[in-house]
Amino acid sequence: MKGKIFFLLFAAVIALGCVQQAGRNETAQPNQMGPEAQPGVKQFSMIIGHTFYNPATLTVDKGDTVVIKAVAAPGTASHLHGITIDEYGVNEAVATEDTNNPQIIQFVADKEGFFTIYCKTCWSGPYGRGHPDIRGVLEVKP
Ligand SMILES: [Cu+2]
Repeated sequence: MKGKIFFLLFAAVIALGCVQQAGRNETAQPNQMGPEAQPGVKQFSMIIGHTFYNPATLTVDKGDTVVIKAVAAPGTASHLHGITIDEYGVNEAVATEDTNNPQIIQFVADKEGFFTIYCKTCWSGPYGRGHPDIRGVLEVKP
């Protein structure tokens, strides 16, 4: 009986550890849990603030369709921060803060390598030319 309790405790500790591990994974992995998840499609929910992208790193495989569901951080929509990836022809201001109705940015990742994600839509705004602090990376694996 005592052994059984110890085993249950042990299992609970292991399970808790896994949950914490999952919670720590803030970047890199697409959130594909929704009903729209399908093979070859990588979806990311991204928040754009005055000084950050969250997540800041998007990792996909070459050939994937990348879907970024972007919203401006609370109180920042009027600044029209955006998402620009020159090599993929992406350059969109994101003015919505509504996480239930995000702005969809979609493209096919047909070039491999590392690509800078930056804010060009308010290029000469009060946060500095090209927002040196708002930087992200798109990694397209071969
Ligand atoms: Cu900006």
